[in-house]
Amino acid sequence: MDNMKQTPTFRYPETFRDESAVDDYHGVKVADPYRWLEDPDSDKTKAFVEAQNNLTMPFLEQCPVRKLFKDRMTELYDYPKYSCHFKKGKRYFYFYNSGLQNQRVMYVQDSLDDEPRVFLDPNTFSEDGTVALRGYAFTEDGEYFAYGLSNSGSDWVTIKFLKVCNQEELPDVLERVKFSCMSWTHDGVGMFYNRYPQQEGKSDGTETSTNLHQKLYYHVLGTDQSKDVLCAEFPDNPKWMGGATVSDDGRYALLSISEGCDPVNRLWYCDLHKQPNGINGILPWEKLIDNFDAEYDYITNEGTVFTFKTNRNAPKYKLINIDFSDPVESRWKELVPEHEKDVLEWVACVHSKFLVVCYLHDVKNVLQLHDLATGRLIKTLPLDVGSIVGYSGQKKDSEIFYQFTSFLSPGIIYHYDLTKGTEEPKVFREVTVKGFDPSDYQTVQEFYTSKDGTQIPMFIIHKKGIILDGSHPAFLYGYGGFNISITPSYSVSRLIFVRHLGGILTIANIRGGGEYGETWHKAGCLGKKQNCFDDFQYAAEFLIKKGYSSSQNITINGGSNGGLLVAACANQRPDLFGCAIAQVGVMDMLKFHKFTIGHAWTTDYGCSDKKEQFEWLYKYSPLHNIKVPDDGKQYPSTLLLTADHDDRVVPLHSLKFIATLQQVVGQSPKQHNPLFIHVDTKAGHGAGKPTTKVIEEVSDMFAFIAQCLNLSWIE
Ligand code: X98
Repeated sequence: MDNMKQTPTFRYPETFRDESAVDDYHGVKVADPYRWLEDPDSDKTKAFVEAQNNLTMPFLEQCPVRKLFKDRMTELYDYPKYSCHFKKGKRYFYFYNSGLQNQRVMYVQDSLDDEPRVFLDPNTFSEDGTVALRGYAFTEDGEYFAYGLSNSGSDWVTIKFLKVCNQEELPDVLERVKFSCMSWTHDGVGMFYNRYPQQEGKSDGTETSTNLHQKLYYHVLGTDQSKDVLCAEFPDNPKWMGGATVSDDGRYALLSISEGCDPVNRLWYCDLHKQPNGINGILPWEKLIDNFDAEYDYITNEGTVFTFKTNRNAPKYKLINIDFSDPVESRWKELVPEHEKDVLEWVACVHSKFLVVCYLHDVKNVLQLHDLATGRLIKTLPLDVGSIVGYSGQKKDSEIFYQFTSFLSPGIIYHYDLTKGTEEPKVFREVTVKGFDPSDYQTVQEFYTSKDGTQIPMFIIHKKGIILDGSHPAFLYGYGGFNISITPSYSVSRLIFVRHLGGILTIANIRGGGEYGETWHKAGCLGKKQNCFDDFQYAAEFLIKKGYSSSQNITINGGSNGGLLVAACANQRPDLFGCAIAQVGVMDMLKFHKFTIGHAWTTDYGCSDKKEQFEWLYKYSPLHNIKVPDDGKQYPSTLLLTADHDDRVVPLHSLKFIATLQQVVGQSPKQHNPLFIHVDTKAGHGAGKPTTKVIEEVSDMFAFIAQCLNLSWIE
């Protein structure tokens, strides 16, 4: 059926265009008529947001599928969600959400068989669940607990402290914290953390001001924040961010400095035992690695011999040992060499002598146990096709917990006692979702050929026994950036789409991600960013060619860098998709670096300040490539989602994009599909979003899809 004739053309709010707002990039004049939307506090911006929400919300609320979806989501999402147990000092801790609680609760147990007690319940911090836990750290003895709280989804964090034995709240409060390490010295005296200098105006996550000059501090427990010790700063390099980790043996502080999102860092260290006066000023850092050529991720150390995970001459990563007493590169030793195909994702040292090593093999995790002394493989732990999404086990522990998930399995937590050499890991907890039978569905991984011949993996999940006649609605998700791999995960809302809307769920592991290591990442960066968009468009073409779906039935979805992906693809191939949902997307590629932490993304995107890079960006920047499609075509039904406290990707990106889209495309008589935005309040980029808001958001998304693609609910 032709759904284009089903919906009326919409009347969009009239939005003022400032024709005088023009920027000059290397001699090219670029109009920026909605620049005024960059001020989140102006009455005009507030009125724009209100007018947009007043158009979008009634549309969504009258979708018949919305209530059905929300009720089913509320029913199916109401299953218990556990994290791995982890040991701190003499106690065990874990997170648990009974089902629909806004925030998961932290529990404590004296032993694994003991009754759990509530340790920290973020649900008590606000009525509406908008205060969330963001980071925590225990002292080495497990007797003190530092925890970060963030409000309304903002990246800003307030750090507070508890005495663990009685959960007594201590008076210490640390403010102006963002993108921070939290690492205690082993004497329990204090903790390293990062903070930003005071800034003009508000810092509640609704501001857009740039985050520069982050510094490293040491807070001594029981003292006022004003007395905190400045341990590292980089006045000549305002973008540098240095996070400290105290080594497993407590002897060293390791400072990992990054200047953007690339997997590269400087690695400086300080021998804390050689500080006669303790930590009382800028530490005398030894500069082990003083360039940004590669990544060095501390794993553990035995005396002066340090184990790092690195991509130095190893785009799929390897383990090396560096002896700090003889650190020249020619003396570094390879402990676990780079795998020819699989990416070494993370490594943890446990039971003093083992390394738990997690690989990514064709977008599925593989978990192994290696010998710390030699690097030798001891065993591969049995694992289904899916992802490891949780791990616990410290060097001093003799047991590990790990959590497995996949598209059809909400989670299995395994417990492995390493003192019992002959034993296998045991299922510690397995969760099932009532009313949803995984055996009715199947997951396949296909490899399709992209524009330049590259093979791209894609997961496809659907009901068993469907006929591939092109009639099914498909939900195509992608990210494609920042070395981030999209591995199998359990999503109730997407499974409801499959179960009740007859949908096919597809995840394309496009370039720019980390699925095949740094080479795969770099193949979707800078001047090669178009590869990400080509890969995504070829995923849609593949779904059509194989009879999974048809262009008018395909919804593309992504968030953040994936929001950019969705918008760029809608601009480039409006005819290829029926619906496009871009969440918290980066839309103004000429200006992203000016707001909050945007400057850190120039590693993937480049920066319009440089002429060559401006040319790359101007070619695909969603905001600058909106035009009325050629003959007979129209834009897919489009829904942008953003939120007032998103200080990661500030909402102005989505506001300027929708204003332009409605003005340029929305007024065309052939544009019947809606072009909407919803701006949420007391919400941010996504982390810590309360369950009530998660349910509202997915209900909006899938109601929009159902309405625009004319899908009926299947009981
Ligand atoms: C970020 O922007 C991550 C931001 N960020 C952090 C932390 N450290 C950073 C150090 C350097 C640069 C960025 C950093 O969050 C951090 C450290 C300790 C604890 C918590 C945080 N990211 C990109 C993003 O959000 C990709 C994913 C991470 N984007 C939005 C990219 C484009 C759209």
